[in-house]
Amino acid sequence: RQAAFRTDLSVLLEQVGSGKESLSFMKRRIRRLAQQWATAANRLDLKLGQRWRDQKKILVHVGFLTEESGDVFSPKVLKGGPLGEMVQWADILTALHVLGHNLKISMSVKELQGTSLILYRMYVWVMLCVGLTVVPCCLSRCHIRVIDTFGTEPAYNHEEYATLHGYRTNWGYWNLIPRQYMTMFPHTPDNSFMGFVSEELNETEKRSISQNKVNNMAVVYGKEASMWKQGKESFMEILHRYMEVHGTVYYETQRPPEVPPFVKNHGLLPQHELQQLLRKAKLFIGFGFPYEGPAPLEAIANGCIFLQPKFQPPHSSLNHDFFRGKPTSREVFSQHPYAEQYIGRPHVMTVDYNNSFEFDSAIQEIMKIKVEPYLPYEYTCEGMLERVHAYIQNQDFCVPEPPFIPTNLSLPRSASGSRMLGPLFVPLPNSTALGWAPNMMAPAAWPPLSSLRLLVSQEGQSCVEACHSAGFVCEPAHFRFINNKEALRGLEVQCEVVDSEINHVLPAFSVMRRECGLQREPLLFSCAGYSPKYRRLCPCRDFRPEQVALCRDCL
Ligand code: U2F
Repeated sequence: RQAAFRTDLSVLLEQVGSGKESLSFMKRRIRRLAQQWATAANRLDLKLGQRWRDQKKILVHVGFLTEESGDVFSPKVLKGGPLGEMVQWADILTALHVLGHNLKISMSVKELQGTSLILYRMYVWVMLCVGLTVVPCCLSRCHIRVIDTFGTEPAYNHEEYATLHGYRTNWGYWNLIPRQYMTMFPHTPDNSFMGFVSEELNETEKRSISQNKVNNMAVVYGKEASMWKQGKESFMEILHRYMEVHGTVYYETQRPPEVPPFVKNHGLLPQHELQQLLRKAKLFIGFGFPYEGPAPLEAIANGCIFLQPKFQPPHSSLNHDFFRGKPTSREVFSQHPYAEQYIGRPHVMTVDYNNSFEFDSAIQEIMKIKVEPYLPYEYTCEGMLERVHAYIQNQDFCVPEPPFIPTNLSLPRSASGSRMLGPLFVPLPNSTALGWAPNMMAPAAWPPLSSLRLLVSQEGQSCVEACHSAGFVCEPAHFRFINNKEALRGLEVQCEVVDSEINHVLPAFSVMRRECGLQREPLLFSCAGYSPKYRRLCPCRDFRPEQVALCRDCL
């Protein structure tokens, strides 16, 4: 069946059910954004033209809200607890509904087990934090998608490897293809970037915002009193010298003692009232926690500048409780790396809060400059629909992806005639250059092979960084095309031995020892991996502006 866009959300709202604060929060959000989703659906419909879209049967198991998981989220919805997860779930459900798929929502393990999946081929989306301890009857793993806020790197996902090499955590090790984990921000390209949406403003709203901005008004990021604890006095004092400080900190009867008396605390606000506050404010200021939430994007979309602390040394699962035990080695260099790297100045300023001079000048600058509201396309309703559409129609983890051995590999020479290795970027303009004889068919792949750019990392550099520094993004789906002797030969790497091993930094080679290694376990193809001894072969690809999940020819 062909899927047809839906703009009426009433069936979805009914399906979400009721009886819990978390569900009410999600429904309020779905209702509030209904018009934006409808407009986005119409635009994407036009953009895709007459393209056939398969209607899929999708079972969404909202694992983190089930009684069986303990549901720690629902009781804290009105008390300053995490809302980011609910924001994302509301948006995922809406996107799937709007795209016209056949949706079933399960809110308990019993319901999940009772669902007869044998009847049809089905996608299942589950939330990682409960762990899917039971794979429902007759469901093959390849249909699963896990919504996983902070991501799972390949080394942590492979059970045996994780156990043997110290990557085993309480999460992950499901032996899924890492792209089956879907994240909140594009953390590691090993996973699929799912995201969520933020409100988009029309021209009238933008105009009225710019007229009503209060230059000396700041809103603090942190709805729970504990986020205000410790060591904030010195920079708070500077901030207060210049600006009127507002907060939205949850409290029961009394003002939380952590919140200084000069702060105008509004208490936890409903989402639409927070938006109103952000429309007036000039500055949205982070205190270092929560990490990587939706609120900074909402602030920037409403014309605020987001000021956040730089982390030096970076926070990671090695040194910070919050990340400890999470299945990732990622180092976080600021409170919101996406805001820093993908948005940046003038909308985002990342400074050292311990340096009063730096902090002081940032505040002064913020009060002077004028910024427009900004929302990256990938966080608009249309951007999210486009991305989810592309995943649903193209990602298929049930068909085997055999290794591909190209023949006649020939790579273009650099200007000097030598086939130098990185940081030199080796352009592979078309599949012929990778070694497919013109009469050989390139295999069907998604992302398509036209997006592949082969690159060699520095020693100690991951493919995430190597691709990034050349203006590309690492594409794990392309590893199978470059994991072969032909690629090494084409790069003129001097190999005395070529081994095939199980190690998440492969394919790679050691210059010193003239050793080359290919990957034997496809589940361990990893963009994130690095080793000081190895230069890695990296499958990079191009990406669309403000839609990093998709390559140019991906739609
Ligand atoms: C993140 O979770 P949080 O819920 O702490 O993320 P926030 O960025 O604070 O915001 C979530 C939503 O809360 C809303 C706001 C955001 O969409 O509009 N909100 C509100 O309705 N009223 C208020 O007064 C203030 C905010 C992250 F998303 C999670 O994945 C992490 O687990 C968590 C910890 O790092 O941080």
